[in-house]
Amino acid sequence: MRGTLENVEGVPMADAIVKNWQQIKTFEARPGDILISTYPKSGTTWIQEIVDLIMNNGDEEICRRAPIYERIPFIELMHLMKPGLEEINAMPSPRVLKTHLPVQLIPASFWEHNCKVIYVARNAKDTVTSFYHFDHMVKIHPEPGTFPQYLERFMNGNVGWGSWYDHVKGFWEWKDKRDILYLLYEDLKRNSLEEIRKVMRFLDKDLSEEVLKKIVHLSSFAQMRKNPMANNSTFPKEIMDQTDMSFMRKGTVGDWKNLFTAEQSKRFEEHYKQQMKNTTLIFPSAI
Ligand code: PPS
Repeated sequence: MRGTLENVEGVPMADAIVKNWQQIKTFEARPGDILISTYPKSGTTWIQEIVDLIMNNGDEEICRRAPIYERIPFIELMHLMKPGLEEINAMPSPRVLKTHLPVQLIPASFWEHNCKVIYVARNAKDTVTSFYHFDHMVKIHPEPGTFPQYLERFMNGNVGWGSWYDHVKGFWEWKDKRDILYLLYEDLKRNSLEEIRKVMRFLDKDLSEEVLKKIVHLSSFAQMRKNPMANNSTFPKEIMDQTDMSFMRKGTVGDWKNLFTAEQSKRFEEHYKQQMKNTTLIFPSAI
């Protein structure tokens, strides 16, 4: 059984999520909550693990206390899986929470309490590549179809959580008006230590160089992939079925080259230029 996409205030989202929209929209953030915010497939799980490790001073054992989706609950899925609203409300502060909502749909209470937001963006071509594979597993989304069909949908913003272009530009525009740390997946990959240091400072933590290096190691793709508490392997099957593919797929920059044809790449780039012409947000060009 596959879900469908419905519109929430103009943004396509899984009907399973739309059903609970009122509860999501009125979610009560608390002062001190930290929100991890991303477009899907942009390095959410990676930054979740990094933030949990920083908050717990690099303590590996504490960070293995529960699967990543329990340590850092996903707001949009709180009615579909544990932790639900009751468990989230029972979590001690400071809570760390996850969302894929675009900036204009973030529950107002996060802004009212000046919560810190960590945003990670990933280049569009790798994001759609990862999302295409992911949507084969995600039961609350429609079947992805062929890659050419999926690419059209992505370019038109007709995928779960809507337009990548609007999402990355939206947070980019808000980043200086709110307490938002804006990171790029590609930077995290190229220079993990420096980017993790940025996150540490943003969270007002002061960890030794040794602990920071340990966090770089523990949050690397190879380590997270074999860590059952970080690799989402126990994620509820009714939502994400990993029988034929695993969540921790490749974790690289430039994997789009294995999927796009030269023609698709050219057409995508032309469309991209149009969509991104009025923003100062620039992704590393050598991808
Ligand atoms: S989700 O479902 O939207 O929350 O997915 P998200 O976690 O944002 O993105 C999943 C992709 O991130 C890759 N990943 C990593 N890359 C590098 N380092 C680490 N540690 C890491 N952990 C997860 C994961 O493999 C997905 O990318 P692809 O390209 O599909 O491999």
